Amino acid sequence: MYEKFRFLTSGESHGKCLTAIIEGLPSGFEITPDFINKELQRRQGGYGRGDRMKIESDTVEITSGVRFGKTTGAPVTLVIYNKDYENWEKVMSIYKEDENNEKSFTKYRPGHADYAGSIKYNHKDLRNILERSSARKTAIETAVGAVAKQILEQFNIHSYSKVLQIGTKINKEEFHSEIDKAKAEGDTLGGRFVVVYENMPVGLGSYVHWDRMLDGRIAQAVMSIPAIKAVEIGNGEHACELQGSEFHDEMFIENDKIVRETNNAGGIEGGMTNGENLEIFASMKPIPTLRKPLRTVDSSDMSQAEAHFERSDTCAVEACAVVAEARIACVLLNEILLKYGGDSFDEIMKNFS
Ligand code: EPS
Repeated sequence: MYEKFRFLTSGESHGKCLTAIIEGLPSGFEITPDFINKELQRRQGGYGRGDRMKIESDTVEITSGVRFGKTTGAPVTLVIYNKDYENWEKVMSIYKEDENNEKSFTKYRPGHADYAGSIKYNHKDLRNILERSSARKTAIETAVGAVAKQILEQFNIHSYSKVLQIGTKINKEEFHSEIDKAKAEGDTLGGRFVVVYENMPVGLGSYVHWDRMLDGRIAQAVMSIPAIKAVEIGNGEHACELQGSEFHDEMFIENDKIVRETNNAGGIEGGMTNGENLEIFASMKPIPTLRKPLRTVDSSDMSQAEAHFERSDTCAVEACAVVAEARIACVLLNEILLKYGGDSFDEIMKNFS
């Protein structure tokens, strides 16, 4: 992979905090906690979230790489403290002497990382897997994406997202009642959303090498969000059903500019942005932690059992769309930095214009 904007995150769902270190940011770009916090708030919202969201009010602390509101060129560190940690301090202790079984569990949740994770890392207590595989980590990923988003806005690139489907329902009026129904039944629901990025410059990505194709990079970034099972670019899912004359977006001249009347390509042709809006669709599976437990196996004695239940969301599709916006922002900023080069705002903006 070809990276200029890199980041690493750490932290457990009920640990002390979530942390990210971002490397590769040029100097002179405006970064504000306010901007990041608004994105964190968006991620916490949406109908169908669980009780954890009543405990947390995610806010970021920037502890390096920014001075007087602007990046210095040094790595930027972000921290989000988990308010719920005070209820888990002993369970999540790093000290041997605090070892207890109070919140350990052994019954795999089908659909979650529990089973494969426990075999891979040789853990008997499945909490060791739950804590890091939890979608809680998308809070810090959203914060990193918000940094990228705020910089993209300085290039006049803006995004939004929309939930298109909850379960089988595509009529927005029915979303809440569908979620209420699932909640009453102790069940969960997935859905489908779209992320749109507007005002894209032409030529981000590349047709030259497989790992620089922008559609591939975006698909990876969105597919790796917990619970995402399908990613579609433009009219991707139906591309196979249409004829060439129906699918491809014809080009016309209007006021000396090339314009299109359709955007089946979703803004990407040949692995590169073509100047049209980027349109990325994704399908999220239902969250695998169910109050009405699924049938499973207890790893302690290999007996038939009912899956572990722990507080969870009924539906988090709206939040997931915000996370996807953030993930895509990281991919796009990386491409901007690769294409327009430079170590400072002035240098990059000169190349950009
Ligand atoms: C989440 C925090 C988690 C879950 C949810 C998302 O907190 P807790 O486990 O304390 O309730 O609410 O994660 C999952 C549903 C999951 O399966 O991992 C968050 O901050 O978004």
